[in-house]
Amino acid sequence: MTDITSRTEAALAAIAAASSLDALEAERLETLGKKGWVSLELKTLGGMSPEERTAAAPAIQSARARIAEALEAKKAALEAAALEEQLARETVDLTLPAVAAPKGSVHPVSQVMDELAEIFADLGFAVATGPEIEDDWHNFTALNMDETHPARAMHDTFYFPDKTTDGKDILLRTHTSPVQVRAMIQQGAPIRVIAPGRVYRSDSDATHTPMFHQVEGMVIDKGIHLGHLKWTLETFFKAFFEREDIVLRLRPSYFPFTEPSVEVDVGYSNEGGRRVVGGHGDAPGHAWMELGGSGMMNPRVLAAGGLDPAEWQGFAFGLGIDRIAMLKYGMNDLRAFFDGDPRWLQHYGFSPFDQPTLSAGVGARA
Ligand code: FA5
Repeated sequence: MTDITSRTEAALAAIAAASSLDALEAERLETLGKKGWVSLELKTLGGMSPEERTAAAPAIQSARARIAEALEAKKAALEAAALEEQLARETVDLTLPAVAAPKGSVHPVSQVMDELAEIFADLGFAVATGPEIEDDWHNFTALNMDETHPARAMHDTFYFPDKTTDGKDILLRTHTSPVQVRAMIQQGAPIRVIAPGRVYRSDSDATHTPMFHQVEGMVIDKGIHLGHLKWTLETFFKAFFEREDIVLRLRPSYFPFTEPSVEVDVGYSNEGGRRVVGGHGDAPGHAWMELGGSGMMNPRVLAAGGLDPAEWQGFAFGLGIDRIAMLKYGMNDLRAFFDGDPRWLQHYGFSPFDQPTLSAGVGARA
């Protein structure tokens, strides 16, 4: 009995004095481990008579409980101290440069938007903007598509369940053309603007995605005719693709907001699986690719924008930015544009220092 009491006191003193988790573990093995003296004492209970056991058990059980409790408390204290010590020792210097992190890059769509703005600024165009969440009047009605117009169905529109306070449907704009109307109302005429931005349609395959980008262009002045439109697009594409052999085909088409309307195709050839712009689309080994729609502004649209169609004429165009980016920089699947895969961005992205300027070349890569 006294033996157990004194050995217990000695063990508790050793636990209290343990200065490391290793020393504490050694003490645990010495006492409660399989071959520790407390465990061995507990085993002897099995061979005792019931009377002996009743007499001996409480001292051993109490020794085991006191030692176990002391071990646990000391372990918690030593662990807390070790953590404190580690926190005091380790520091993170947030001002150090992130050497190993991959570098960010400018998405080709952003780069192409900057290129567009640069080229059109040189031709005297300002940049206009409008909301991506549009109302039905700006997106359709003011563009000569009233509620029953069949062209509305072609746009695969995403509608919101709500309506504006004056009862108009709310939708994600299906093209950048509503900016024509907003710009006319805000700025009047004469006017020369481009409006690059996101548009949305419920549509998806290798050359169509539910969100894509268009750039709208609009010129309103006196005596504007289709020749001005053709020259503007040709001049733009020559500067954008940085080649003189750009051949455009204006194909008669229909848009409710332009009259006459023409679709704009560009000639290209296939070189090593890559589409290369240039040459006549009907020449051997060449084909045409549609880049956008355009035409002379319908008098009804000028009137919806608050202008007198007897006084003003205009042309407008809408080009798919993603399509012209694919053609210029050689990607073949539009869906990869919006996957956010860092490897794709590393490959096709641009350095932030690679600012497009007409003097240095709008397509220059660093
Ligand atoms: C329009 O959106 C008209 N607003 C263009 C216009 C403007 C005509 C001004 C006349 C005057 P369209 O639906 O054809 O037209 O789209 C124009 C271009 O956007 C297409 O030629 C194509 O390059 C691109 N485009 C259309 N749908 C998608 C899509 N789902 N994904 C990627 N690009 C698309």
